[in-house]
Amino acid sequence: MHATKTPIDIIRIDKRLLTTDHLSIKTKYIKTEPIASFSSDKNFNDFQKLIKCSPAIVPPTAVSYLPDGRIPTPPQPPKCTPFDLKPTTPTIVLETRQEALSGELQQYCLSQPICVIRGLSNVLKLDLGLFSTKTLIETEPEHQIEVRMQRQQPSDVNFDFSSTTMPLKNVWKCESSRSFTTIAKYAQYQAYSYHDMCKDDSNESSTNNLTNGISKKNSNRNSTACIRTIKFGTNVDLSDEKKWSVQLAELNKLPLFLRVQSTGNILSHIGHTILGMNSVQLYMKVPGSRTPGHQENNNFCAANINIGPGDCEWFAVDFQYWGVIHTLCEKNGVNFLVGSWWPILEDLYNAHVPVYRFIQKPGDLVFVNTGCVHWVQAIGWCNNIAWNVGPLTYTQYYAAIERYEWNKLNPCKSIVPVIHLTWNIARNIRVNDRKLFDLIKFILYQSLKYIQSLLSYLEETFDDNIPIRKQLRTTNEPVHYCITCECEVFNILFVTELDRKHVVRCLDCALLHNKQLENIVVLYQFILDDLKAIYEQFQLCFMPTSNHKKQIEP
Ligand SMILES: O=C(O)CCC(=O)C(=O)O
Ligand SMILES: [Fe+2]
Ligand SMILES: [Zn+2]
Repeated sequence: MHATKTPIDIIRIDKRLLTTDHLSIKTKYIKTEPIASFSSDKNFNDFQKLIKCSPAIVPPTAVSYLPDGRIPTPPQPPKCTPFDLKPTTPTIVLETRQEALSGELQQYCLSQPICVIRGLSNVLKLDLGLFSTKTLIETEPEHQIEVRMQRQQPSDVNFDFSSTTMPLKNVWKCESSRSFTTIAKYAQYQAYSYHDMCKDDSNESSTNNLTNGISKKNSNRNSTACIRTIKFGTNVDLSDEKKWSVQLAELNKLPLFLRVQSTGNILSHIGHTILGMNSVQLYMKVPGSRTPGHQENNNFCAANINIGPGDCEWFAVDFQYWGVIHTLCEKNGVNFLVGSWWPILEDLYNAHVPVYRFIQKPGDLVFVNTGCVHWVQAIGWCNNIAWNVGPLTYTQYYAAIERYEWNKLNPCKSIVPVIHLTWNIARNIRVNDRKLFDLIKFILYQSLKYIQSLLSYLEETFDDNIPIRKQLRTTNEPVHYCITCECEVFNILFVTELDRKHVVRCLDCALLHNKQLENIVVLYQFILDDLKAIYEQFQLCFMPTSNHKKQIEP
């Protein structure tokens, strides 16, 4: 195992670790749309008129995909102070398979900020042993695993180990360093650590230590003598359907709304793999392994199963308080979106933020609803599997596009390419919810308008001097992001060569790079008339349930 030499300040994005270098990207100016310019009744002719009269000699301003000229801002906390700052975590105990597959379970999960589903693995007869360390080493011993070095400490503190003054101070900022190893090597470490810690704690008679390992000795706040450095094995990619066929097939026993892939899951319409989002990721843990505070990428929901044998402890805060946590992060010198932080519970309670705190036992599935802020620590030795899901609801879609816009302003890469996704949704799905339909149609409208004004600008300004070449998207082709500002570049790509590789930019960054767009090739990936046809054909569906257009005939 190779640990990086100097610890780097780790920030979390897309379940990956990046250094703070990525924060140097400039914020861009985004034009919002007033309420009058969009309604779902707007027909295609209106659209053509609107585009025709727009001037084309200045580059079009990047559009906002939030309707009514709304500017994304962190929400104010609810007006009335919550009466319970330590609410009981919503928990469902399933007893039958029917209960697991019922619509009520989905409705319940979507009505709570976070919930624990207990008994799911039992009633569905899920073989979680397929994700045990033993099976993992038998299946893919050489598979890569990312390792984070952390300090083992009780879950309600986060000491600043960089300080030399005693006693150590409790802080928000988490530091860890990253390296890589293999499943086999981490498994060996997990087993050794189990024996080591059991030996260390052998004077303590707690039977819990067999699977749950934070020792009493270690949780003594005033003593740092026995603070261990531990390794957390994270982000193991289980997306390869050949390597992990048995494991992935097992997860198809889950109810549709929890499946990694299903037509009702927005993330299944992206058309390519986004690691850890529409594919499964595995975490391998020893006691004290920490996943710092975060919301899921673009506020999507998440499903997480503890494989065991030990427990995990979760902390979670409702979506509506993310603004308060955002402010507390800033006060504590950490970036809410991409920083690595472990909230001081007292700070949250003082700010009247209710915190769910609960234990996830082996076999429990935790459902993290849209935008719920959460942080997790292993109590024992265990593995977890996790992925994201996107229910096709207005709340989920709005939260995703709002975070997409917030990311542009901050700036931070949106791991979910929401514009590309929206075009696919319009192609594949029938929507019967008026609010959701309006939102999707608005996004398509803004996208189409931007493409049209961009093309007309290129035509007016550069005439025939800029080649615009057709390069249609291939199946499974990943979405393109601007190399400079990291925003999603949909359809019109500005391509240059950098170190013998082709790199893509958005129009704004391409113009900053070279005002005359010299040595830039412009590619388009979709035929404008095809996009217009999709826009036109996407209509509100009046059927009782939204279903997939391309039903497979029996
Ligand atoms: O198991 C873990 O530590 C990851 C938890 C998490 O953030 C998730 O599943 O969304
Ligand atoms: Fe998470
Ligand atoms: Zn850019």
